[in-house]
Amino acid sequence: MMSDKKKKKGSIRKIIFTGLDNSGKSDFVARLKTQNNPMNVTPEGEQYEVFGFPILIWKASDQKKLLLEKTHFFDETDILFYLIDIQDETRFDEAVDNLKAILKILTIKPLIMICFHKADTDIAQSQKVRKETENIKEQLKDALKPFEHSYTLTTIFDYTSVLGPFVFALSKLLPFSVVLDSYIIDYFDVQQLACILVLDKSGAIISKTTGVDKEGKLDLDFCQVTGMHLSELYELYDKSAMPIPNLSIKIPENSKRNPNAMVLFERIIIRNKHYYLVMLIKTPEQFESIKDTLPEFVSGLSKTIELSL
Ligand SMILES: Nc1nc2c(ncn2[C@@H]2O[C@H](COP(=O)(O)OP(=O)(O)OP(=O)(O)O)[C@@H](O)[C@H]2O)c(=O)[nH]1
Ligand SMILES: [Mg+2]
Repeated sequence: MMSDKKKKKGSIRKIIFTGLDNSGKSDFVARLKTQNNPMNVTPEGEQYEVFGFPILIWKASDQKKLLLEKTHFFDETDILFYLIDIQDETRFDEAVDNLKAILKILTIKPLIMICFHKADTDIAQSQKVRKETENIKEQLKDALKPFEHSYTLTTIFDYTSVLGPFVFALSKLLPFSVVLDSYIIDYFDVQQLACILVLDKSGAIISKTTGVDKEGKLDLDFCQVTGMHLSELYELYDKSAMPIPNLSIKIPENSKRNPNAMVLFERIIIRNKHYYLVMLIKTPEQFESIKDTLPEFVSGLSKTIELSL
């Protein structure tokens, strides 16, 4: 049963990204987005929308000003990301003090996501980073006690490392289907696709996104039946240890419906469970434009599903 904490997308009113200057906030948020929404800069910070959720970036270094002005800046905040530049040890103390100061003035209790950021792949597993993060956690332990919180290592050079904590935080507050659909709809809109469908091994629909008109309904049925057949084929070839052919379909030019369209099919394995992604693309030009972005979309999709298992 859905817990009473879990609500609709619109119930996330504010997600704040904060941390010292140069901690990587702008890059982090930019990495999450697939579309370049117009950025709105207000005295309160930079406003964005990511997967349809409202984001505010705010430099923690401005906190003295904020405290003096006693604004209601944090009111209605549901999730607070705090970035600590793990490569700048000269500012660890400052970063810790800033977070403590913020926690002190909070009258509400948002979910706190602490990101040890710039943990690039070559240093993330190092002894040095492990020691430093343990040390910082120890220093923040008491201040964070009243809050639900989580720590992660993040780097803009690994998409799933930034997407992961974002999806994780959303999943704490929203039903999983809302989070997954939001992620998929964003890509659907940007790439102007006709249909995106995720099926599980039994052919059940995990997520569906398509046009709202009659045409959209036809596209959806078409993708579902096509996806179920392709997934059977795929598993059969796989089981028989035969090389798996490319299972994408090109609809002929002279077809009455969707001439020149393409169906892209991918199998995704997450912790031994099989899922299938079916996408309907109406024109060859659109296929050209999604080719480059598809691998990252698929890796993000895998991460998003994985976090729900
Ligand atoms: N190595 C590394 N550098 C990063 C990463 N993320 C951001 N940076 C770099 O860190 C610097 C600061 O990044 P920004 O995103 O501008 O930081 P910010 O927190 O928005 O800074 P302000 O707007 O001044 O508050 C830039 O030179 C980025 O390229 C990362 O994951 N790894
Ligand atoms: Mg910035």
